[in-house]
Amino acid sequence: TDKKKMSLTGKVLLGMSLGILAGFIFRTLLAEVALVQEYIVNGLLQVVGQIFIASLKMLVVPLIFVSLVCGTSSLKDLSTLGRLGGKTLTFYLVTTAIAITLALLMGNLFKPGEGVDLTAATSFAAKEAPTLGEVIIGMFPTNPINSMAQGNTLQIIVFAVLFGIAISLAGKPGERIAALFSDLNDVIMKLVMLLMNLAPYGVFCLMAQLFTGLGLDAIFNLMEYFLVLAGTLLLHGLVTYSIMFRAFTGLNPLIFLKKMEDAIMFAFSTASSNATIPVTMETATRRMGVDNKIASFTVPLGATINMDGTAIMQGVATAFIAQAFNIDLTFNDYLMVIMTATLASVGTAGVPGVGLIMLAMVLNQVGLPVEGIALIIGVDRLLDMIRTAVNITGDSVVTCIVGKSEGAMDVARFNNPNAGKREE
Ligand code: DAS
Repeated sequence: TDKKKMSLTGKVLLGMSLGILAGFIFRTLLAEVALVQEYIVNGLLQVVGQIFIASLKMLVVPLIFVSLVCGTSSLKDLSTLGRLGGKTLTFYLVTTAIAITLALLMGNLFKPGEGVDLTAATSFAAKEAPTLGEVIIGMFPTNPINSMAQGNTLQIIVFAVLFGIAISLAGKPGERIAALFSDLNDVIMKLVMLLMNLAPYGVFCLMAQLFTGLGLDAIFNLMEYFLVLAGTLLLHGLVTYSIMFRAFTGLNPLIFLKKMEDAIMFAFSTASSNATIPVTMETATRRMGVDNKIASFTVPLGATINMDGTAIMQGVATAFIAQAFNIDLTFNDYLMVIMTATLASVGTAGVPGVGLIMLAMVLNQVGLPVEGIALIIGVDRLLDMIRTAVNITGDSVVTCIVGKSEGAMDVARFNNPNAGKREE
């Protein structure tokens, strides 16, 4: 019988599991064989892992620009764009507010911060995150090439949407450019799939490197915080999204979650929503059947402004730090936390560790000691990976909801379990 080729998903899952196993093996070898740290962990694993992440990031700017120009230029009238933008922003802000409210409830229900040892609460250098006004002004590029060079996602989105609108209004020249961008988009999506073949090896190295150096004692010390946060992330990711997906699309949320497997594994491995954009986009269009004119807008925008997982971390961490320092937050304080965290997620890109920068902003807003962040830094890496997976799942749920509501989702393709599956 012809051996069924293992799908890319299977290979990535295998790479992830073997990577974690290798990490624990290297961890024990570290003590005996000094060379392991030097040549394996800092050498091979670091190099291959970073090449894998770089290969994904390399595609982000061209993919966002080309697919968004392609998508916007195919919108027949501008009112569609307004409606699309309105729906997308509403769903993104509402899901983030639900996420952080859920997190604050869980944080106050389980009180993970009570009786925590404060000696580790040293100073934490909090970088200032931009205010909402700065974010809105900052969205308009003064030099689009510079925006692309810097990977400023919001500015690229604004320029691509305006450029796409101009194409749709430019008659014959516009049609020629639109055709060019459509071909470019196909080629770039082919490049995405090509580079995804690197994933099993890249994920193996990222996991092995992480688990070689992961401070497990930090997790044991903060087990309550870790479990409450991880539990809330799973609750939101599996329950809230399934209810929303079912309610607004009428489709089967289990099929959705199954088809999200690749994007979730990439987000978990890279801890970067931005680096995962190529996979989230490819999943939304090829596996979920959402039209590119929707996904090209909602996915990059979501990776930048929609971070439900991060908002959940901020909710639980705020409750944890308030409890650890025995500070009672008033109801008004909690409303400030919800508002600040929801707006903070708009202003920061989806890259590893950005959640902690936003957390400092939230703590400042309600007068909680920022040095409390030093208590939770030790376990943040693994939690960052989980919440990044929740972030991109939230982006994909809204992408499907908006796509379905605009009649721009191929339901037959969505219901076909093998649609868009990559066979080696
Ligand atoms: N790693 C961020 C992301 O890419 C999330 C975070 O830091 O909380 O979405």
